[in-house]
Amino acid sequence: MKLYDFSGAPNPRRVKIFAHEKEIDLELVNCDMLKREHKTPEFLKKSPSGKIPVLELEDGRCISESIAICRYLESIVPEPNLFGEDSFEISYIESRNRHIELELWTQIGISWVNGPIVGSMGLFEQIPDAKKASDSNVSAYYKRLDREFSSSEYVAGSRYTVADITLLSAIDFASSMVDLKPSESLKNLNRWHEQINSRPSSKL
Ligand SMILES: N[C@@H](CCC(=O)N[C@@H](CS)C(=O)NCC(=O)O)C(=O)O
Repeated sequence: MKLYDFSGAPNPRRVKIFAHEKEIDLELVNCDMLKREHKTPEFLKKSPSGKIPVLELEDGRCISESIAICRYLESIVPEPNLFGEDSFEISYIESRNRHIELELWTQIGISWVNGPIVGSMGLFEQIPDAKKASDSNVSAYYKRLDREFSSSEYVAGSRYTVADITLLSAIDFASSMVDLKPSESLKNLNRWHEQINSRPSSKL
């Protein structure tokens, strides 16, 4: 199976970490975002939204969206389970993952597109007030996570799941590319990050 990837892109990283945890080998195909290869008519046939990651199966069928790809991988290699075992756990992990995608990733995304790196590409009109608001929302969300990690070892309870992968990729991207590293004073959040970061898959 091929994974369309671009070095440093946080969403393909989620899938690479997930596959590593499952010991699934994926053939990485470089989709050069700087050359806008993700927007070519040929690539849009694989991914109608023009985004990576995309998983291409041996027969040419394609799956986009990180979570959809991870679900496919979980269904072909069920262990270790990363999406939940019973009805409650499956739903709980989903809800935690959605909180992070909808409440944190989106805000990091606004800060990213309105920040200096994307600004220097001249692709979008910059809206400084939007960045100011999203920076502040990210900071508030980090504080919420810090409170949650005072009573929860992982994002969705007492074991490592796909929701930890979603959060790790978000925070690492925010820290390295958007200048939104969690403050050292957030001890519980930093404890969680150190713990997850020590897993071999996190080196990807
Ligand atoms: N919800 C999608 C987000 C994918 C996404 O935004 N990928 C970025 C790279 S990390 C991308 O392709 N951006 C290009 C664009 O938005 O045009 C997922 O989970 O896979």
